[in-house]
Amino acid sequence: MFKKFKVVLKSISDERGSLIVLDRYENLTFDLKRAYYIYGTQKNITRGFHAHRKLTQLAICLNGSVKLMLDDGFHKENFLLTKKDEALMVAPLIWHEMYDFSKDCILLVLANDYYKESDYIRDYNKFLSLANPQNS
Ligand code: T46
Repeated sequence: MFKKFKVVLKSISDERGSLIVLDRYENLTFDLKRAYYIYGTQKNITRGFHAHRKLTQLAICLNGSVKLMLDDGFHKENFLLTKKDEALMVAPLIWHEMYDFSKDCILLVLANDYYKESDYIRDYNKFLSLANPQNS
């Protein structure tokens, strides 16, 4: 269902190591306005628990591993991010939770807009009513 949200990034490797490029023309489908990263997450912590109204984001696990649960109000799917050349798109109106962070996890998130608390939907029932207006 959410398979299309997974993006494989091209790794340019040679005897020195590897390099991955993210740019607007190749693999970034949006204009980048903000980047942030999450690290040092404590054991058994789950983050997220929200959807965004308009924001589109791309998550890449730069180190360690983390699981992401995506929920469009109809289906839920869990993804394990462990590879530097794998990214997960978190589209608008997708409820998401991040969990099972390894101790060394560094989760990079690229976003197409600045931080706006008004873009967050933090109430799950509110999210369901927006994701599926027929339910409300
Ligand atoms: C998301 C997932 C994947 C800022 O001041 N500016 C920012 O750009 C961000 C992202 C956060 N903050 C502040 C807001 C909170 O006081 O940092 C604090 C932690 O943010 P939050 O509790 O929203 O963190 P997560 O891990 O639950 O969610 C974050 C992003 O906020 C969110 O957009 O999609 O990562």
